[in-house]
Amino acid sequence: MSPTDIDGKRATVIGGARSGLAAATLLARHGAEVFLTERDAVDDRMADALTKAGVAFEQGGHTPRALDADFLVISPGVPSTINLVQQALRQRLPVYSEIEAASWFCPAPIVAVTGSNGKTTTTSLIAHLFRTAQRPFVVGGNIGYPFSDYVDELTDAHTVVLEVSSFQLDHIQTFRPKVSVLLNITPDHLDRYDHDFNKYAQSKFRVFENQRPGDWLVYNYDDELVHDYVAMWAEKRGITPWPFSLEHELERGAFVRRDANGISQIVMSLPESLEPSSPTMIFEEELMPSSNTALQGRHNLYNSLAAAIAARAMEIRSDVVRQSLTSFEGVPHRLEKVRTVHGVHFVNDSKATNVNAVWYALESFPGNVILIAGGRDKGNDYGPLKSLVTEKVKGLVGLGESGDKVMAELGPHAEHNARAQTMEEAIQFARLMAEPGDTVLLSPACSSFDMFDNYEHRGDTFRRLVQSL
Ligand code: UMA
Repeated sequence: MSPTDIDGKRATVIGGARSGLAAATLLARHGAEVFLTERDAVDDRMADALTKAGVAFEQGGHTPRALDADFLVISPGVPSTINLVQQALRQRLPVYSEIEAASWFCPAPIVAVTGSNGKTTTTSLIAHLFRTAQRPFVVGGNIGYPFSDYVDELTDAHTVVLEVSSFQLDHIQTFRPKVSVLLNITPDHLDRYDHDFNKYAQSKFRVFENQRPGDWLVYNYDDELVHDYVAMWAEKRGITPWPFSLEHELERGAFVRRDANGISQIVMSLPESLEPSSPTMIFEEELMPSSNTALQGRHNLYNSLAAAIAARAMEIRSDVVRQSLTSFEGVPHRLEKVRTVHGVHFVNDSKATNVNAVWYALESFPGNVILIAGGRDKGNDYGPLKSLVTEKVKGLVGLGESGDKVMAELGPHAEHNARAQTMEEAIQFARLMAEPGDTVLLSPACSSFDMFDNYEHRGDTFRRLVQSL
């Protein structure tokens, strides 16, 4: 599909939230006859925007009218298993994701960041690199701003920095980033992948499936699953991938090495010409001491290495990379320091919606943590957290739908336990358990939809309640 094919085509968009509205209006602007179908109610503001854009819609369920189309565009929050999608596929109607549709109209190179954890931080860091370099760019995707919303304003002088989720990759066909970044793959969203980790991983790998020699595939060398798959795939396709590692010195890519003075240095081994097709001309450069990066913690060092390669791939100079890695301030709801009250530190990590994110969060504290966890469980196995909870968590407060499961699995490994019904109660219990010097950490390991609109709403609620203590 290309922009010239859209005019006069009949498109159905499934889902009437941010992505659905953006995709529907984009396709309508380009001459498609668009119909939007929403399972629930469409609010007045959305109805107005659709009507203004000339998009017909239905609400309160998906009817057969939705199948009267040349193709469908699916919002990321809509599972591929619903009847409508299954029926469309049976009728051989193409079903595309919102980022796929947006990419048909995109004249700018795309830097696409995916992974189970760290993608918002890395996407924001790459955006910060472009800002510091004073290069035209836009940032969007899973980070909260649908790609379709701004694609019409782009030129080939821009760069699109896109956070992409597995849901957005599930229905791509031609989506092809100039630079793809795969940070890590650990279990998440398994409820959408038949509880099959392999299916979820395969979805993440799709970020580079359309890349060609000359594009950049940046990946985590230390993640065995990612490493093995990329090595096999890249060889088959004749692509030189660009790894980053904290455990190995690499011939190419980015890694950390102790210098003669015992200082850990970030080392970049990249082609001198920045043309990845000539991998023989590798130039090794000590970028900066890893301790000078603004974001601390091992997981953030991975994010910094990945962002640094992506930036260099887009020809951002090393001195700008250095300056940006030193000045980046992080993202809201990700290990965000809220306030210290009577010596107790309150940290908002509402964005930790899976077990691995909590693992990284706990790892970044020396100990004495009161952990507030629980929410909507996505088929989580809390087992991998047990030893870190034993080591670092003094008190555990279970919250939300999965609060009981969290307490049952992790409670025995913490000194104090409490089960809260509301965020306010969770904070009160945590305060009772905490002593000066301790950290109260909201890091739920679950999505927020049991009690909140989204993780931002959950984090905002935590922040507001802590501010009012
Ligand atoms: N719906 C139907 N039929 C169904 C199921 C749902 O019509 O069978 C409707 C829902 O009622 C809803 C819409 O479809 O109105 C689904 O919308 P959506 O959930 O895709 O919401 P958007 O506002 O478009 O947000 C999406 C992403 N949401 C999800 O992936 C769940 C946002 O990521 C993203 O920021 C936004 O597009 C812009 O690109 C959020 C997220 O939670 C932050 N992402 C997950 C994560 O990070 O873990 C993947």
